[in-house]
Amino acid sequence: EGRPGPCIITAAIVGAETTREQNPHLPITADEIGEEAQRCAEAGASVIHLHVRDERGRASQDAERFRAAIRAIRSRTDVIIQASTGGAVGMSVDERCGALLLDGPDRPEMATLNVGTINFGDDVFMNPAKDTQEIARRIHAAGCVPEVEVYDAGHLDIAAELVRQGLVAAPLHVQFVLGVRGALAASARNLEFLVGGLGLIAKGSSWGVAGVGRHQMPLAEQAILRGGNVRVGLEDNIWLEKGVLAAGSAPLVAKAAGMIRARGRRVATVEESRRILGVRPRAA
Ligand code: KMH
Ligand code: ZN
Repeated sequence: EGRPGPCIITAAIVGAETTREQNPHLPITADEIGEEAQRCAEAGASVIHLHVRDERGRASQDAERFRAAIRAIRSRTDVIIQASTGGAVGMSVDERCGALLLDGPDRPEMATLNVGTINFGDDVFMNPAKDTQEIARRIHAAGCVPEVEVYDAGHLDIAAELVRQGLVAAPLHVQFVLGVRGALAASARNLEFLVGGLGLIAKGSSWGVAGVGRHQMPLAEQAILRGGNVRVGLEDNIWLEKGVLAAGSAPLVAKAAGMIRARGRRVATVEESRRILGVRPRAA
């Protein structure tokens, strides 16, 4: 066991569902995304979980939009970029994998891998096995490190099968996304169960928690106490506290960083996060 190591903060700064109407600080253009990523990095984030939007602010997974956003981020900060392959509900596999077409200096270091179908509010977020397997192959072929997104208890069992099939390498990097309406609730008890299960699947795996809505900070605190990592940002939660809109994702990162320090842990640097996540340093 020993003392928990540094805590990685991932900032989910765009997402596919949050709108400007809900929070006017949502970044949409490449420059807005780059500036927001920089503010988050300065507040302690070392991973940016990235979605992009079209010119009207609608969810997009277009490779060229990812390229522009990634360039805008990398011209300002050296954070790890984790592209979404989840996209928005209803997108095809090809559409979802836009960011995996980028290579050379524009390639994202990481990509998400969604392994199970869930109810997603009033929608259904489809992740049938053949799609997940195909996306896992594309992530590997693109040279990206996968982060397995777990929204429900059975998703860990699917992840274990992907490891057995050789489609994802152990140790895993897992994000427990808890509190989606229609999937597993954001409770300390559920988190404890999942963390225990992950230990049985692949020793030495790293994990983080993204609590949805008002569960973001309470679940982050649980993760900090249990030696895990945290994800915050406008993708999952638009409130800094009850009744107070967050002025972007950076104030949420700053709040998480304060909680990490208050609990006697350190905020992971980008270099430490690269080591923990198995992400190679980028060539200069
Ligand atoms: N927008 C959600 C339906 C991911 O980024 O990999 C899926 C999502 C997951 O955001
Ligand atoms: Zn996402």
